[in-house]
Amino acid sequence: MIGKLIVFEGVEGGGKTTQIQLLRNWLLDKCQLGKFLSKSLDLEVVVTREPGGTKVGKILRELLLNADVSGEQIQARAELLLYAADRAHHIDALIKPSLERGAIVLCDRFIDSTIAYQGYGRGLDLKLIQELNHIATGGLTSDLTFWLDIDVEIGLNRVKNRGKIDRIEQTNIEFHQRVKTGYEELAKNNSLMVRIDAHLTVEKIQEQIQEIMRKKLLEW
Ligand code: T5A
Repeated sequence: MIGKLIVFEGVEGGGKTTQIQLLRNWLLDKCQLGKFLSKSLDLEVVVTREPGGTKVGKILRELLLNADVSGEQIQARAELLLYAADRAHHIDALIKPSLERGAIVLCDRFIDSTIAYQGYGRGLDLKLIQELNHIATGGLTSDLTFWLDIDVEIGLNRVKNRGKIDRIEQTNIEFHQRVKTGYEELAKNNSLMVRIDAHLTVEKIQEQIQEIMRKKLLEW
């Protein structure tokens, strides 16, 4: 099997991080895989995220989400370029080498986040974002994207109940609604984007993800 890039997307609090960890454990459980592939697999699973999947990315993540820039807003175009910089480095330093080794890469957010947040959310030009995404990725796209679709207020409440919220989570509800619209539009044109109802329990969601993964692993 050659490496595969599997992305998790959605508005805040949809449960991406939770589901990625569960899927990682399931993928690494060779007994589970053996049940339907009837052969033993030596799988490498890499879990990563944007922003912040690399050492450089962690610094950019801190700047984007938590840096104290009170009295000064990070401007929308600058924000766009910082996410693109994180992605360009992430692809070359971590994602591409992992895929070349044959790993399954589980990535928390990717190019669709930029379209949804900076495009639909901030209102930046979608064509420009697509060009920039292409520059940052060198044309690499995901093999499968799970879109954890949740009501914006429910998702934000989950995040707030967890504790401190970051700069983007603090943005007004209308912004987050536009981001959700962005994902709805993206899903219409991408057959590799699978919508999952993220209001369900953690266990139910994981069951659905595993079911899709079983089919995909056989296909790949
Ligand atoms: N961004 C990112 C851009 O604007 N442009 C870009 O190009 C990119 C790449 C990243 C931020 O950057 C923005 C988007 C984001 O605002 P982040 O911290 O990585 O910041 O934010 P998120 O990706 O949203 O991660 P979160 O951790 O906030 O949310 P998750 O991962 O979706 O959710 P998770 O698993 O951490 O769960 C949140 C809470 O809900 C509970 C969990 O226990 C946890 O407390 N939960 C559930 N509760 C009930 N039922 C379920 N099914 C649940 N699943 C999880």
